[in-house]
Amino acid sequence: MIVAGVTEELRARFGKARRVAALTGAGISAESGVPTFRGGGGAAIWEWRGRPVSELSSAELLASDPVTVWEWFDHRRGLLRDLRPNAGHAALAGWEARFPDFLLATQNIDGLHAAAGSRKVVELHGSIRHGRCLRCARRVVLPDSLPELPPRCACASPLRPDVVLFGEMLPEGAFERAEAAASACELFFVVGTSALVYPAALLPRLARRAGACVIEVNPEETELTPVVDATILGRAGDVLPAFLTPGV
Ligand code: BJW
Ligand code: ZN
Repeated sequence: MIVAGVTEELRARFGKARRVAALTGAGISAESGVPTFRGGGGAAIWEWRGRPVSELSSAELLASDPVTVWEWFDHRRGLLRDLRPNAGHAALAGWEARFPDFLLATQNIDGLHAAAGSRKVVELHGSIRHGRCLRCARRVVLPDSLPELPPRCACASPLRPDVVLFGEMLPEGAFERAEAAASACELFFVVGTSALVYPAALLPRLARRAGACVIEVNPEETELTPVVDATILGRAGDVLPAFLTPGV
């Protein structure tokens, strides 16, 4: 079912649900001004210095040219500094208190869910605000301005960005937590993702297989659209708050 807004049937399901989970992607942060990776919703495909994200955010480039990879993430930390969470992030933060059982899994590394007040968040692809030591594995909060690239750990070894690049494993236990929530929920929301990157893209499919009603929120149809129960064509910041405020 493809709909243009929250229907009464979907709102009723939402009103009755107790176990809810959600997967978010870059599209939920688009209304805050964060570029998406693969376009959609009117945005362009993200490139930097003429290189695509698939190359910049890759384990291969980190191994061969760590300074360029740090410059790419430093550029993005600079963009994020002035950006704030939007109504979509705020709605999900509010749902955490509303449902006895709630988990938010995000592919985003921007920290905007936490900034909106979400606490039950699994960051599947890590965090742009942290580095990780290549020797002692310590996780370090990065200062606003980095004195050198790559920055160094207290043990003097270089740090790497604490994010999951293509070809790398997700943080230990992260997918498993999200998978458990997807398999146990009644309602699963998939918001602002092209659902092209695995294993995150498996989660809505797992939820469906386990019997959840899966609701997609995206201004465009995606690979998932034929698989889900309902696709609400719209922006996250308009659609998510409308589950609680009919008529908006
Ligand atoms: C709006 C909107 C608005 C716009 N409101 N919506 C199985 C099959 C095939 C391949 C694989 C597979 N398993 C693993 C792979 C390989 C690979 C992969 O998936 N490749 C595919 C691209 C084919 N996966 C991996 O490598 C993963 N690791 C792994 O599987 O480890 C095990 C393993 C290791 C070694 C060998 C084999 C297995 C790791 C994936 C890590 C992805 N990392 C990135 C970069 C993170 C750092 C960074 O930020 O730079 O994560 S890639 C990039 O894509 C980023 C995102 O989190 C991720 C997903 O993108 P997302 O969020 O969906 O964004 P977009 O831009 O694609 O979509 C935005 C959407 O928003 C659009 O639909 C718009 O319409 C919409 N939108 N405005 C609501 N207002
Ligand atoms: Zn160290």
